[in-house]
Amino acid sequence: MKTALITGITGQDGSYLAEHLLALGYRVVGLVRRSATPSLERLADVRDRIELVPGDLLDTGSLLRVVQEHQPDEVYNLAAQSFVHASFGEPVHTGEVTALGVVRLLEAIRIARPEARFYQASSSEMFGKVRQSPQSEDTPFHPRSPYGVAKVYGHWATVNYRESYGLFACSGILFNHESPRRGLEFVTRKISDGVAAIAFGERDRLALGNLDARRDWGFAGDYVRAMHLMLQQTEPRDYVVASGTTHSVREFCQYAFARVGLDWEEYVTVDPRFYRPAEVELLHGDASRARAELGWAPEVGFEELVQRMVDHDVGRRLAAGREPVRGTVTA
Ligand code: G4F
Repeated sequence: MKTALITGITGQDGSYLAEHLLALGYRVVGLVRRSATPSLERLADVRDRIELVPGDLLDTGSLLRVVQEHQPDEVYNLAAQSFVHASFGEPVHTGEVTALGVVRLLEAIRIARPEARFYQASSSEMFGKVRQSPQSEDTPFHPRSPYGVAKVYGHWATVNYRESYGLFACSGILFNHESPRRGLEFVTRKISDGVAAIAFGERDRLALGNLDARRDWGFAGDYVRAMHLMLQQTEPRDYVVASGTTHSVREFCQYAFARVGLDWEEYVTVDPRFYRPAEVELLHGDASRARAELGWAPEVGFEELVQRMVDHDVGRRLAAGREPVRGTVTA
């Protein structure tokens, strides 16, 4: 039985990855910050089949202890300060966790378990002000946020530990991936939950920022399969993981409101508070390498993704006994 250590296990990707690895017969160990009151909601279905251990990407000693004690075969670094907008307000903290945290973990592996295979959650946010479209593994980076800058550092640290110490270290450059488990601060879930709140009469408006931004949105459950596949190859490499399609925030709104029979233009307002000091206008990924070498392909398309998210947020309210007051939701 292989052992996988997952940082960020309480998040969207961590919970999907834990489920995927358990189904493949892995022993799953998850790192959880001791100082935080961990929200284990996303792990409800697997809580009794995983081990949660205390540790923190800010604390090298705790990482070293966990790696030493559990001797993982695979380490997935999914933990980060991952909200781009917040990174402008907390650039130093973002750098400590999202950039230097990668090196602390790599050091722990290099010292205590150099044969472990390492996955780094890199991000399409590294492409930022894109130099070419679509973006592939060969596209130069131009990050546009403290978060993006920190992810570039983590990416190159991963490459560097592979080249310097021969670690089996891979960087997955994942484009936006969403699901009903997405945090409410990210635009897709903010929209799906906002649509449901409007349909149930909890509010009348949804305030958003830049509606013209375009993203390559896929389903998180599909993307964690690619993470695992990267660590099963004979040679470590970096891979772009993306759907290959791009849509605007405005289009996401159109599809989401249409799911409950509402016209988005009647409810969405633009609030400059949600603008960013520097914006990433367009992301569009080319996942040809992942498709060819990993045999990976996404199963859930854009429209189905939007529908699943809206249906989830509508379903939560129906399950709580609430009555819809607008649109075509039927109780
Ligand atoms: O959903 P977002 O906050 O995601 P963003 O910034 O693209 O970052 C996500 O994807 C990255 C991969 O490329 C990850 F690395 C990162 O950790 C995170 O998961 O914003 C998407 C777009 C942006 O252009 C933003 O300006 O939506 C625009 N937007 C418009 N109104 C909004 C809003 N974003 C948020 N969060 N809230 C709004 O009201």
